[in-house]
Amino acid sequence: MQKTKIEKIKAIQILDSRGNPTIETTVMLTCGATGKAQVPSGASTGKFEAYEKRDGEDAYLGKGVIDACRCVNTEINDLLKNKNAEDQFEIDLLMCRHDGTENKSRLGANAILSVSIAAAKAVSNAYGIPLYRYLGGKNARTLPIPLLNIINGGAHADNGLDIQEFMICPVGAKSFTGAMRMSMEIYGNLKSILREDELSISVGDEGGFAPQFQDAEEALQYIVRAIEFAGYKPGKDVFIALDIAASEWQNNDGYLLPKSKKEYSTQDLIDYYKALIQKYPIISIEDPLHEEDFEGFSAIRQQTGIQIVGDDLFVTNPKRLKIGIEKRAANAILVKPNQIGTLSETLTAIEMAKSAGMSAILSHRSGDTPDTAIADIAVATNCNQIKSGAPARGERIAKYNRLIAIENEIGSGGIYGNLLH
Ligand code: 2PG
Ligand code: MG
Repeated sequence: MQKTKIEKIKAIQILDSRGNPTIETTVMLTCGATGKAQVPSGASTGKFEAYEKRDGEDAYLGKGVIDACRCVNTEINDLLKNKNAEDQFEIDLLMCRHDGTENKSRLGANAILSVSIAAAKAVSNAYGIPLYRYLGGKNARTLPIPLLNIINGGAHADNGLDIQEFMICPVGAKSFTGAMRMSMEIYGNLKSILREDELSISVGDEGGFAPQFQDAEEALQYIVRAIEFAGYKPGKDVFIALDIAASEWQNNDGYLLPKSKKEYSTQDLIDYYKALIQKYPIISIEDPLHEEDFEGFSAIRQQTGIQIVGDDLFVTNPKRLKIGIEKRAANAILVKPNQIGTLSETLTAIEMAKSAGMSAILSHRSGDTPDTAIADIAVATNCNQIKSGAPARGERIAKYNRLIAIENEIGSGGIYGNLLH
């Protein structure tokens, strides 16, 4: 009997970290092994993302995923029963074909992704090997540099900050565990100085603090102080990474910042970033411009020389990434499996990016769950970075804790990631 044949697939509706419904799917194999996956959900979603299927009725404020669960329990279950879960590309392709739409809108990318990842986990359980080892083989040994979002703004927080994420990037650590120690100390120091200055220590969706700062520069100054107070050197041990999420600012031909109401042209915005990079140890900027401006991304990459990350620009979609590679629009891609909807396409996007000399950064969503698949995918593909929010809150640290566990498991064979750009 084939060990990894699919016996049954079962989806249920659960809640994510924002309290919104999401899907949890279990894939059961004939050998008795099972794999379970929970799907995250974004707030600042790109318009080219695969379709997230929601019921849109009164129940659960329109956000129910009962119908997406039904698709898994009926159509997808019938489609994949008796198929070999090891044939990841085959089962993903079958689901895409059966869906029949470009953006997975009939069955829902959330439904399809839950099955895709649960199938991989079921196989790794069937063989009694960890997911990163099953997906990445013997060469899987790079622990990614974490990008930790310690100040939240934009669509993730109810404060006046227009920039969505202010992250620390502990490049000077010797190991992933060491990076988490540095991050915890910086996060703890930031909390103390905010409290001393009578600023709020309440947190946003991704576990970072969300006080009422005057502007982005004040946030950056606090981060630099927190790094120094923790005993590290900004610009040497620890850098800063930003996610602007600029698609949220797009307005006619230019940009209107939703909170401060400031207006910028594309060139003004690029100049603003350049001024910030001059003053602060910023090493990476994600989505500095809106999701259709490949040319603008390319200009900013050339003019700044830092890591420029495409999130809404690429939406983990190999087709959009291909355009980006041709136009040399970015030197890194943010990888969110639920933007594209299958594990296979996620792995393809990572492979494409890496062979074009780009970095791949595995990423959580602002609405997330304790699922840790992205941590295993990062190690499996030797990605050099991961972002999973602050070093706080259960659904965020689940991924970081998984990486600490993997680092312990791999032992001296492990390598802590390097920034390419
Ligand atoms: C992002 C993500 C994750 P969201 O923009 O990179 O931090 O946010 O999940 O809301 O799209
Ligand atoms: Mg982003």
